[in-house]
Amino acid sequence: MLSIICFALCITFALTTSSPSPPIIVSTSLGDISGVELTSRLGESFKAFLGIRYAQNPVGELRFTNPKPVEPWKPELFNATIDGPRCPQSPLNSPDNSEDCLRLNVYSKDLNQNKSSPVIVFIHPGGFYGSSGRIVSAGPQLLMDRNVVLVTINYRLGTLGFLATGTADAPGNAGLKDQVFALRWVRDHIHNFGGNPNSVTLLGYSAGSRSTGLHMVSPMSRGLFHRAIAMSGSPIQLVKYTDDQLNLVRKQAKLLKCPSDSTKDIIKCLKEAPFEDFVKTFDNMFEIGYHPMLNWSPVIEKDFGQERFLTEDPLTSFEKGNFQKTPMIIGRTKDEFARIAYYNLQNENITEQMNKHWNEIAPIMLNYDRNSSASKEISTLLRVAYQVDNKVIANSTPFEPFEKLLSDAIIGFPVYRLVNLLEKHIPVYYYCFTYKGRYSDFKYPGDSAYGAVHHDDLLYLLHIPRIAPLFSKTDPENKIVERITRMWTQFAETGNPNNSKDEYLKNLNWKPYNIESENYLDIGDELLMDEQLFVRRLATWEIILGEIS
Ligand SMILES: *[C@@H]1O[C@H](CO)[C@@H](O)[C@H](O)[C@H]1NC(C)=O
Ligand SMILES: *[C@@H]1O[C@H](CO)[C@@H](O)[C@H](O)[C@H]1NC(C)=O
Ligand SMILES: *[C@@H]1O[C@H](CO)[C@@H](O)[C@H](O)[C@H]1NC(C)=O
Ligand SMILES: *[C@@H]1O[C@H](CO)[C@@H](O)[C@H](O)[C@H]1NC(C)=O
Ligand SMILES: CC(=O)N[C@H]1CO[C@H](CO)[C@@H](O)[C@@H]1O
Repeated sequence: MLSIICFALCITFALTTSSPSPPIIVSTSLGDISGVELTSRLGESFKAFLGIRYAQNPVGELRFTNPKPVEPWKPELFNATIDGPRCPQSPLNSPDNSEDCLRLNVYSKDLNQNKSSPVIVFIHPGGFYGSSGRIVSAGPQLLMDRNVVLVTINYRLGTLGFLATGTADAPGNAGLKDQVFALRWVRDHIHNFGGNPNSVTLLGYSAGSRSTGLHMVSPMSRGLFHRAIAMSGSPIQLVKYTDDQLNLVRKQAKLLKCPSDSTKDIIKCLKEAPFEDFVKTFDNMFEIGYHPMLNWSPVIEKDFGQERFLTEDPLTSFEKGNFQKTPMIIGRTKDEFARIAYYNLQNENITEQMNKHWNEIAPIMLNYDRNSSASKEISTLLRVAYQVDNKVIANSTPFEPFEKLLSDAIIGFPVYRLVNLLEKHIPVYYYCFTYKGRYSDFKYPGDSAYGAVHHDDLLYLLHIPRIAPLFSKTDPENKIVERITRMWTQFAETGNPNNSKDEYLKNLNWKPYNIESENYLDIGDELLMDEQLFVRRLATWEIILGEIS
């Protein structure tokens, strides 16, 4: 009986509160934008503006080239109440794929221009070939319990975003220049949404974290941000950056049955191909499984009169101190690529090739120079050092040694090197994420969460329905959500993640990294300072560095 009354009352209540909600409209110099009202994880209301176009649709002659600023749409209204498309990616048959994907989402609790809240710009992961900043991949509900304006962005992916012929037609880095254009949009318009254009924090994950490091050295990104958070990715690598990726260009041309000798003819043909053809041939662009993981790479651009994103090797810029000196949070998860290691070893074709041709396969998987005498020595050294079984690799082999090797090669060592390079210039807050919750991007064994793999820390900053539900206040994950969102937003506001006045952070004393003590924060069940993260493993890479330089 009681529940029937409540049922009736609740229906009435729901109807009266939801029916006459006034349209939410923000005016900008480009035109008006209409948004919607959503609810945060803990029940606060906030405004969402979805799929706002920040650059022109990069089709036709604009394909593979620098983005062009969006044209004003005044006096029309831009309808930002439903999410925009994602940049073309696998799977092919998704209705969400479209090249008109240079969009961003803005989330804000208070649109009052005088509010001037810190702004966080999220640069999504996905290896420069997948994912997006759309609400289904990067939900704002967790961060919207804090005092920030959140912006999530899309950028061109795969061949459409990174084709680099080393000529004016496709100078490269298009996807990264898209990110720069999104940051310029933030600089010019975010005050209309209650955001402070003079307090912009980049928050990058994986490929987005690699991008964050690149923005620190890019001449195009100077002055567009004030703090950087780099989660599980770094632009420092053992292979030198080149000024083109012609092998990849020719491979793509061949797959689309384009001429593959003159770059002019290749570009003409690739510009005419429907975007679906690039998605269809995606799997075949890799060499073994989905390796190299960093298949589409940023390049150092030659000067054709275009705005250039990268003008020298990032390593050189960091070594010379030629970069934008902002405070930084940077780190990794404990077991980064456990899922990828496991599935690689489950695949007979891959294990067969690893067994037969380790010296050739290892540099493809682990991202160092191929086919040199040094390369062969490195392959052997790594196999021994990480105790990846040197007789037979099979699906029955424990995957942990290979996981450690893959994780350190692609993330751990590049991050560690960057931390050590930056330490003397800026405060670098270094962390390792070890928390094991009930949800994980890797289920093992059986249906249980493996924990602390690539993406797992992101679950406590953004809502990713593919992996985890929206945590409630009574869930065991509530504490880690509160802690990470508070550290990250405290850092966004002040450049220092500590805040002894915050009930969730009162015991935190996260000191910037120091090369002597090699201190870092272990983000687990508790927040604990520790020293010398995986340094014995990483010493092998120091030896390799000494040999090749
Ligand atoms: C925006 O688009 C949606 C979906 O097409 C539509 O339902 C809504 O009425 C539009 N809103 C405005 C303000 O035009
Ligand atoms: C914002 O600040 C200005 C100048 O102090 C003031 O005139 C205006 O009323 C304020 N606007 C709001 C919405 O509070
Ligand atoms: C291994 O390669 C063969 C031949 O290319 C293919 O038919 C098979 O599906 C592959 N197996 C796996 C597990 O990828
Ligand atoms: C490796 O190098 C050797 C000698 O320089 C060369 O003959 C061979 O073609 C190269 N192999 C590959 C796969 O590039
Ligand atoms: C290492 C460090 O920066 N610790 C700081 C933590 O936060 C309090 C203020 O909230 C500072 O006083 C500490 O210096």
